[in-house]
Amino acid sequence: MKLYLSPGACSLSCHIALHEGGIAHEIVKVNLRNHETEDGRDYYTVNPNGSVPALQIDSGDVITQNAAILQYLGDNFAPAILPANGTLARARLYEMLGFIGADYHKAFSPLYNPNATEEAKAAQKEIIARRQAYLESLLADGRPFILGNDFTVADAYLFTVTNWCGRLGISLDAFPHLIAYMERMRSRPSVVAAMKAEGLIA
Ligand SMILES: N[C@@H](CCC(=O)N[C@@H](CS)C(=O)NCC(=O)O)C(=O)O
Repeated sequence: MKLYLSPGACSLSCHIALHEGGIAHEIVKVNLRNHETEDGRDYYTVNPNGSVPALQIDSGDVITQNAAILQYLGDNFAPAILPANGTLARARLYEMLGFIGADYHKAFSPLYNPNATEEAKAAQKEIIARRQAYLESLLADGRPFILGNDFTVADAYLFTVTNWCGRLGISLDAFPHLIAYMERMRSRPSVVAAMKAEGLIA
């Protein structure tokens, strides 16, 4: 299967999940400025919405949206990183993917808008801090991963989004559990492998 990604973008979450599950794959980099793939194709022919990630499976079908791809990978190839369907744990997973995707990830988007005013960016950073306070409150009970004792696809997504704080100058100092969580995640073999393959670390 083929994962379309942009280095360091939210597509890193699916890339981490592929490595976590030991799933054979290739990656295709997409230039998000002109929506062209590295092999010169118009990316809109792959994903009409133009966003990464997109996963092309062996049948040729293309799946988009982090939450859908992460669950497809877990359900079909890596059951250890996804609670079973129909359980409360699966509902909690879906709840967390919804929070990360709709509330947390999207709170960062205006910070990447070159036309956003400094005032608008400051207001956005307050929203991000509120989301991080919620994550901190979950991690404060000492759980190693965001949903408890086991790594799930939600960790791949949460790490990816929180990792943007460094280059955006957003301090995590108020959230020591979140800092420790990020350090744990950064040393995880699947995270290291995906980040290396994207050229984010040596
Ligand atoms: N809801 C989408 C959001 C995807 C998204 O925002 N992708 C960003 C990168 S983090 C992107 O591709 N932006 C460029 C564009 O949409 O043209 C998902 O979960 O997959």
